[in-house]
Amino acid sequence: GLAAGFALAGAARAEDAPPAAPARNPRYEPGRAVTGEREATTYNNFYEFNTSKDVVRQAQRMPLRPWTVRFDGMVERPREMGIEDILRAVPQEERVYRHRCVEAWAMTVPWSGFALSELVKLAAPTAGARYVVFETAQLPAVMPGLRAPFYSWPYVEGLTLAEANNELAFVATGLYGRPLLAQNGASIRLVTPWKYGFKSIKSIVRVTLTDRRPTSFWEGIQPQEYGFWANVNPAVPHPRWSQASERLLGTSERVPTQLYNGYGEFVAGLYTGLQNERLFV
Ligand code: MTE
Ligand code: W
Repeated sequence: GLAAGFALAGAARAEDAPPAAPARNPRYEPGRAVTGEREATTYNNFYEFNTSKDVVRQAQRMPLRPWTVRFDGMVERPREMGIEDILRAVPQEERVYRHRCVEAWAMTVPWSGFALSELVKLAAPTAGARYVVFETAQLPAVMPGLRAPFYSWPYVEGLTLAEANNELAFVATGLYGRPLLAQNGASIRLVTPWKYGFKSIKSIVRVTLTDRRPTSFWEGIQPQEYGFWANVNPAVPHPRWSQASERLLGTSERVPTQLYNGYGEFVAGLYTGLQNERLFV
């Protein structure tokens, strides 16, 4: 009845709570040592806070709850969902993925979360939708980087619907078996391990379905250097540096970079017929 409904709404039941550390999916063995948790949670890129690597302290001021994601654009029904409701609606798992920043450093970390295809299902795209666009929170009171006029905030990223529904595309709400930290993109971020790290947009508050390819944040700033596709390729240098090798975070080791960051068996098929696109910028 109504009274019971009110009581339940007030008190979160333990069986409704998402698992703190979901089981690891062994399908995505990274073949590399996992990066130290300290390195992965202190060496961060998050320009809304700071353009130096010292974003950790400032990011702690970002409120992580409540956290709401808006679904809009070409969807059955525009709506907002709280992070708890999203987590209750999807099967969670842990995946250890390699991450390759365009600046030629790399890490290997255990994300917890769920397949991006699950988030697409929650958005419920209509027939003509072709792209998924993500937007980061804009919180000027706690994000001093937003005052830098050179950048066109908010941070925006996008994928084709086919990329978003690829099994590798992941949404992270946790890291190292714990809830995601602010500096790593809490409360919810994208993880696309075959693409340069800037595609893995942090602290998402909006998911828009559209039939038009979006201009992503870095593409809008410097299109010669950063494109829409941004697939990892050691043979295609950045205009200002080589992409042939990468430095493993927390070590002095350099290793060869792999095509699609080593995930070609999962994603190469997405790009057949697209050879005229700048797939690796
Ligand atoms: N998302 C937002 N909103 N702002 C950013 O500055 N940096 C990107 C990406 N997502 C960034 C972002 C870049 S360049 C990388 S390499 C990764 O986040 C870094 O993620 P990490 O700090 O968890 O390692
Ligand atoms: W990066």
